[in-house]
Amino acid sequence: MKIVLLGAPGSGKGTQGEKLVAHYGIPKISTGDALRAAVKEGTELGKKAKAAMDAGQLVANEIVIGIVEERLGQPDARKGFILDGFPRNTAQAEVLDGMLTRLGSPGIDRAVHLHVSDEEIVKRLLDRAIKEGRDDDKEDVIRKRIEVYNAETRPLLDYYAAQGKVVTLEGIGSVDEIFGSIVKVLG
Ligand code: B4P
Repeated sequence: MKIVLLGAPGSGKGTQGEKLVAHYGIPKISTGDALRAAVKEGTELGKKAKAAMDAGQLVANEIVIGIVEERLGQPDARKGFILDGFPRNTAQAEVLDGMLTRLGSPGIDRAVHLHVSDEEIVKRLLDRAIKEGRDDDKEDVIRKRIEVYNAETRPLLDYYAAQGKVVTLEGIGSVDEIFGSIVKVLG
């Protein structure tokens, strides 16, 4: 099963992705987690990514594409994967389709879109800022991330709709309720 999780920052992609890993026994590939790990370790890649992340902007395509390509090539990703935070623009989605074709698969199976209002997103991420202290969970940066999502990532709904692969679910409710609705559509 090859799944892409789509949704604004704070829509619950990371949260639901963890539960899907446990349920389906396939790995989750989170470009956000990989980038934060690189920043923490102070690698060259992390240094390049940090300024964009702190400003709420997307990190350069070549950096995130490299991360995903390397990870998708590992043996545990052969039976399926959950992509959390990638693709984030049409260029990344086209590259992903190309990578999967080279690996002998006809693209992803489903793009699951979690729909959450902007106000709820700001509330959740400010709450996370208090609990986890992430550098990009500040109100002005959160608003920028929503703007970038609307401009660059939202068009992916049309991209995957054209392939007949997108399903939109309400992302408000308890984590378990939302998980139940995802599993229902994925089967
Ligand atoms: P990400 O790490 O992907 O961050 P995110 O969009 O904020 O989503 P996340 O998965 O963390 O949050 P979730 O919705 O689970 O990206 C961070 C940055 O990395 C980007 O801004 C960009 O700079 C860079 N980046 C990453 N991928 C990239 C790419 N492909 N291309 C370029 N740049 C890239 O949860 C949010 C909060 O809501 C949590 O606190 C959670 O507890 C809470 N929550 C979840 N479900 C809930 C529910 N049902 N009810 C109430 N609260 C809930």
